[in-house]
Amino acid sequence: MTSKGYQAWLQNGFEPDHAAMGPIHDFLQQIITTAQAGSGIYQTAVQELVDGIRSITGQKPVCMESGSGRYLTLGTIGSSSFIDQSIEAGEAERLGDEGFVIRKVDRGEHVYIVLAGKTEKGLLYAVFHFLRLLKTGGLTDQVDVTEVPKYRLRMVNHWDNMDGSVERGYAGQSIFYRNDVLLSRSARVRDYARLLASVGINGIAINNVNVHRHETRLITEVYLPDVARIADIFRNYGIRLYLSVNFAAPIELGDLRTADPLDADVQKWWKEKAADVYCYVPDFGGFLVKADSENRPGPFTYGRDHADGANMLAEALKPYGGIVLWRCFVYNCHQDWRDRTTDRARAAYDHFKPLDGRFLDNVVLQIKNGPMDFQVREPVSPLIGAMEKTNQIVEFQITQEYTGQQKDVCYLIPQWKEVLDFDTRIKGEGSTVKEIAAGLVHPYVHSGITAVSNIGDDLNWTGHHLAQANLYGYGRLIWNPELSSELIAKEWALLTFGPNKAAADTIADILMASWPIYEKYTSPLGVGWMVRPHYHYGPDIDGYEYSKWGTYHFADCHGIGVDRTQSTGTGYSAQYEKANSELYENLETCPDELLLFFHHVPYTHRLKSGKTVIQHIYDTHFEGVEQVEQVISRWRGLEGDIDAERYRHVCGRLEAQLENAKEWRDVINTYFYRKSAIPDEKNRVIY
Ligand code: GCV
Repeated sequence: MTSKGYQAWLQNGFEPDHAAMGPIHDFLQQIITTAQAGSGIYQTAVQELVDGIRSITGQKPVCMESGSGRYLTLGTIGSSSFIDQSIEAGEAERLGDEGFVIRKVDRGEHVYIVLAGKTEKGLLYAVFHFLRLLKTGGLTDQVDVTEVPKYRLRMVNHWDNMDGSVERGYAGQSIFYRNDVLLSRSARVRDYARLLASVGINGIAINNVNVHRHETRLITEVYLPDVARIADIFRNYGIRLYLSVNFAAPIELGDLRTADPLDADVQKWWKEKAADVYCYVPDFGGFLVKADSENRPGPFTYGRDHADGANMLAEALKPYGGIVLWRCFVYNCHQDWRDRTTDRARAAYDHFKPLDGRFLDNVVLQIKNGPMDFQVREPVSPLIGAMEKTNQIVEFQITQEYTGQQKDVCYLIPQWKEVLDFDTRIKGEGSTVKEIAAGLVHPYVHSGITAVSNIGDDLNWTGHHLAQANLYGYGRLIWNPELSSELIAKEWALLTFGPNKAAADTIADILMASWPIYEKYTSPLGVGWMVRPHYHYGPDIDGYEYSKWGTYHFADCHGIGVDRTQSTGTGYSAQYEKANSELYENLETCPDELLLFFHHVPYTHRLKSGKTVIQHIYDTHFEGVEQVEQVISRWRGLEGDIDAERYRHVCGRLEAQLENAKEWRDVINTYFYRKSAIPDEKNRVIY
């Protein structure tokens, strides 16, 4: 497939910036390979380097086992004296299993750039990084780069079903399944593996956490041969495969009458299933589990708790080095809206914190970044870092369920950076989410970051072309969370649309403005929701207000917001460490953007900005629409600077976004005007 959208940030026929590439050009004609040519990942690395260079220079480099003059060489440390001479003492240890160096070495007759890792995975990442630097003008002929990823687990989760549908998918059908068949020979799977590996992703769960009837059988011999073929594809790109499993599988597959985790037959059943899976996929990553959540089965049915459930699966995987990713998105989804004491935001902490110390060391609790559900604005989940003796992984959502569904542009890297930079203070200052997820605050055996992917079988992968930036940026950010959102945006724009710096700057500006704009025209001040039930796109302010889901705003004629304080509310604020708990508890110190998440206030309450809540609502909603109009005019300025196909496609999406923004503006402003009877100070049109 040759579409530019399909090639995403790995464009073929890339028009290089010759001036920027100048000093490197001489090195690109010859590649010296090392004697490890048997392994899949090494082959992938060489192939990617050859193809990448050809796509930039138009000439295929020659691969040889020895040479002289100027050249590139790639290999693992220990595989050639040329490589080893470029590595400093102790460097291999510092690189670990996935780090790499890219370094120029000058030895008279031999002047070469070495791409090396301690492992072949490191080497593959070196190749992708080298090509990225080459394409973005980031290489000098004194190149000396060392990179080590911050996180060990860097995963994506797919909410794909075997009928081909994708839960919360906004870019077509699944690339993995169609009509209950696995597409295990599809070229798309390999192309997806390339995209993921190019930004350092090393794990993938390929089926929905809501495991239905057919998917329950993915761990049986009916489907394992196909699962194994998919695992082979990902393995060559350094990515381990995981499967979501159904906790009630022993019953649903008709083998047992219970799924009680303390039942000896159930334990034996899972051990046998694990053995089957490892027979087909020897490096299988492990099981991802949604249990006792949103009507999924789990250990509660048998009077057991999450530790009992997770440990039972962990025992089964342990002999093979597998892990259990056990999700903490557990809450009462049959709540009575009249009951103001039950608070969904409290649920994950209340369920899991008391279990600290009970989980085996190959269990990893998977915690959504916020306590509710990937809203445009939420505080950080207080469970992150709260369990000292239990491994954790943070879960983000790349797919834009509540952030515009890849119809509206919403670049999420700044949101994730705020989460990563949040200081939980769990072990004093500096206990940021960033450090916790790296296992540097508590000595977790397994930790890292995962996220729900945003791709489907649309030709451009993500529906909206600009939504590709979220997948790209996710990988780059969780490799190195110190990268700025702007840098990632610019890098992505250059790689995706070509080396026109002015165009890339404009695209990056549009991306950078997009999350604040989206927040402005949707639900205000951290209160969240107000979306159309189930569908989650477009405004429906009371859509979830009298429902069972625990997602309320409590707006009446006096005020709005959820009182989650310890003194008068649900007590959620007390789940944070003292400094943060006090910050949120206190109306004076609670940050404006989270005010309505923590407090119920009158419409006349004055924000730190000096505006009243009601005026803030009106102003932000008018501004949000105006800013979408500005984005459209900036995008229109790119006509002729980028290819017509993608230019036009994004124009169409932006026009649709404008309609959505207007709808939100008018519905929200009218609703709150009618509730409060307070007019807009600026007298604008409200219905
Ligand atoms: C996969 C939200 C989404 C569901 C999703 C769930 C989860 O409720 O709307 O589609 O289910 O989160 O994360 O398990």
